[in-house]
Amino acid sequence: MASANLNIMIKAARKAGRSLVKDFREVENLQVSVKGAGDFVSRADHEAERIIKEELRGARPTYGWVGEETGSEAGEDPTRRWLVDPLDGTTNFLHGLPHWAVSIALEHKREIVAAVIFDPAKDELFSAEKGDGAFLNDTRLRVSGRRTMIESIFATGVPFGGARDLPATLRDLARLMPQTAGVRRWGSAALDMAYVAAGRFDGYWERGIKPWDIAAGILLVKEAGGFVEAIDPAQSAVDSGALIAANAQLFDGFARLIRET
Ligand code: LIP
Repeated sequence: MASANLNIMIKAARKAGRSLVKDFREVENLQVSVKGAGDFVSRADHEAERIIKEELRGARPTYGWVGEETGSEAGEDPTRRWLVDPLDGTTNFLHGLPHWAVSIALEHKREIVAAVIFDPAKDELFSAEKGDGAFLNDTRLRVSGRRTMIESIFATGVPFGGARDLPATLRDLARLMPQTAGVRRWGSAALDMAYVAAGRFDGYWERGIKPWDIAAGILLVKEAGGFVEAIDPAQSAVDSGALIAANAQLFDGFARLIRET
């Protein structure tokens, strides 16, 4: 039975998703335009965040806010804040690739307690509440049961545009690729984490990631029986900007390998 907060989050994600699907159809037409879809996608991203913010802050006006497009705002309630990426997988969206999501997380006393990741293009809504399990639509999720790296596939984000984490990520790939069934770079951290929770990916890691990209995914993976830690275990997974997620059998070996960098 979803809580009132989770129902509010689902309503906001679905409303923003409807707006994004309409804009996504327009983006597909813009691919051939000289100006391209850049400014249009930025407007779509901001409109989605406006919709989510209106819904969430209308229902819970005292909660704090952290949004990718509008930044941070403290709330009267210092213990609760929303962490929102209105369009995770922006570059996919811009190029007309149907792999992007709305990601909403609720944090209470520095712990993620409710999560929604909605993929409107595939009509897949991933949700979780602390202690109540993780779900894809109405189906309960469990992480994969694979026990060896060589049969497992891992997702990640490969830095682009001169991002500083490229050397470390290339070292990760050089160590990981020979020992696995493969690596996937699908361009949405939120969906990468949701797919670990669903057992589609056996693990995920990424460096240089933002709290709003992965906050909801952290709870989904944990509630599906997986493990999530910052690459630097002294840091919090949400704020570290670099994290590892995997099923219980693979986590220690996978973490050891990534932490060798
Ligand atoms: C994206 C992440 C992805 C990462 C990209 C980008 P955005 O988030 O989901 O995993 O590799 O660099 O940060 O920018 O689409 O919200």
